[in-house]
Amino acid sequence: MKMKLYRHPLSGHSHRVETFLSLLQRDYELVDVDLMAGEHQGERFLKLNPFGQVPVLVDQEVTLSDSTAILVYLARKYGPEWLPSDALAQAQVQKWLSVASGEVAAGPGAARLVKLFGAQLDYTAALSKAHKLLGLLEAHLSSRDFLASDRPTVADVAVYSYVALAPDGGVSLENYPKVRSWIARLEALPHFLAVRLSPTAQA
Ligand SMILES: N[C@@H](CCC(=O)N[C@@H](CS)C(=O)NCC(=O)O)C(=O)O
Repeated sequence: MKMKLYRHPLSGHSHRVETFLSLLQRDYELVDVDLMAGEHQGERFLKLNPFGQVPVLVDQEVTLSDSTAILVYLARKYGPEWLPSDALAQAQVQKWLSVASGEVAAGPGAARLVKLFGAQLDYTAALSKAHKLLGLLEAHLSSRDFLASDRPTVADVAVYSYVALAPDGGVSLENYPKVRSWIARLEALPHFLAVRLSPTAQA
């Protein structure tokens, strides 16, 4: 049976999982959840994820929420080369998964929520967090091609979506050439699904 990915087409968290399923060349079905209409707060969806958030993956008897948890599950089960098992290497990947859930969501992710969806969040704080993160990424990527290893891992997949979508939130990537090269390197991987910026974004 095909895996099912419950997602919203504009959700960067969902995009992480969708691009990874594509990288792994797994067969999957997309199920759109209408966040604008509140479908994620309905009884049916809350049974899948009591937190009321996309993405959710259903793989036969497994129902799993949280984008980074899903990436770990998929890597362990279908693509172990994307998640090293050596103690330190796995911890390095985990560090970036935490950054994806923390700084990436609170910086470029939040700025985009304000600009695209009118979320009532502190835009100035989100901008400042986004640029702090981009500065750290720029320095980190000055001496390496990928975030956690000498090859791409789920860390890159998790951090990519909202960083590449940063211009949607009014966060320019112009001053971050290493970050832009890293984005291009990931987008050049076979079967990688690049994000699509909204027509109003200013790169
Ligand atoms: N930690 C979660 C966050 C997921 C998340 O924030 N999803 C958003 C869409 S991008 C959502 O479903 N928001 C609806 C809500 O929180 O009410 C993950 O990594 O999957």
